Amino acid sequence: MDRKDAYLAAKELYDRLGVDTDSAIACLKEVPVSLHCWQGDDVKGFDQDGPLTGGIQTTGNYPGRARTPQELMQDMDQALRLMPGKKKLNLHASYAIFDDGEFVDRDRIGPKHFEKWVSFAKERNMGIDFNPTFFSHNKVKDGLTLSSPDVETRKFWIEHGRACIRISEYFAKETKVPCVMNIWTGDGYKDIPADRMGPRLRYRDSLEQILAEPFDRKLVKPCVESKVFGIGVESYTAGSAEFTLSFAATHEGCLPLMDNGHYHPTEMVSDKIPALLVFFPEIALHITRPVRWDSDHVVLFDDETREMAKEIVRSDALGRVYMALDYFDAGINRVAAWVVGFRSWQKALLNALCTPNERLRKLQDQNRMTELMILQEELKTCPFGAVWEEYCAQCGVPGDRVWFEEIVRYEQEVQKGRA
Ligand SMILES: [Mn+2]
Repeated sequence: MDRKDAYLAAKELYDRLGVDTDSAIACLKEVPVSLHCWQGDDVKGFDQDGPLTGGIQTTGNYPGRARTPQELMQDMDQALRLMPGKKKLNLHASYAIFDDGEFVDRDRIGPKHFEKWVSFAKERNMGIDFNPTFFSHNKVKDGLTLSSPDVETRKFWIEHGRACIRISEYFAKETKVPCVMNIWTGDGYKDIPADRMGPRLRYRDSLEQILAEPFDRKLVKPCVESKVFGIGVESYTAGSAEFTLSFAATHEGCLPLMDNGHYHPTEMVSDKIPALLVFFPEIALHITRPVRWDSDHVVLFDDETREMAKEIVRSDALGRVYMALDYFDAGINRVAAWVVGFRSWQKALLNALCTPNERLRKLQDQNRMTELMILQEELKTCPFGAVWEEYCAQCGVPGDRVWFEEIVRYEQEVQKGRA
């Protein structure tokens, strides 16, 4: 059976379940998902030469890592050619691009250091999201930035945050797409602290000073991202779930950002999504795959990824949830890592859009739990693959079992020559 016939057969089956697959495909084409630049170079960035700090870690040494802005953009382009759907570019401040011999520290960076990224995004019809970088830098003092007791340290990082708001507004004006600006710090302690409140009081004050920078709230969407712990930061994290959620709830226009690698392993972000949507007009997500801890493995089409997408779609919140990928694996081809993760989240969204949510809801509300379980189980073996292949074809990208040839060719032609 050819692809089109397989799709028509699947469409008929879904139609009997009350799902319109044509509408699902059309809907997904308009949903932006943010692609993180840092998968391409193991979170190294271009503004410093030191190690990755902040309690995060990339593992693996697969050859071919992008070493320059040109290589990173080239690799990202190759990845983009293999991903269906609407993309947004997600940058960290450490990816500032300086002229030869120029260096500007993070408290002084400005729009001009991101002009090349703006051209890249505009040429590809993408908006840009942004992240101040509060790690991998010599001014991280004793593992602390915005919550540091050292006045000069804290001032430097507050200025960095404010500079990033100005850059975010520049991105939004240039691309005509609002910029989601996410604040995350790895501030915390390896061992048991004596003062858990002091760093948080300073963190709150720092965030307020950053957000005091004037900006258009329709153009810049500031977020605060929580975390439970980091490597070498096991005992205490200033920006815990309670801290960031409370901050967002009490500061107009500030969104909570949930990274599904930043919770205790048995906590499910899929359940937290509708809980926050009850209270917040908009929320943001970092989508990753934690294995045992926040290991940032490549996102797969697995149970929790599917559940997260379902909760967004069921809550009719595709327009209220800013979705960004956030993982980094240096153990496999990095372009393929980008592609697998992006395609997996696209699959999860399409699968959610091909779920008869109204029918399932009715079964729940009528307490017909036997039928609900059976239908939810049987949906798992519906011919979703045929709908996915149709979506890829309509988006002009290769289907499954074909795109990897492009990775092999690119690795031979481009990545193999890199030290
Ligand atoms: Mn994250």
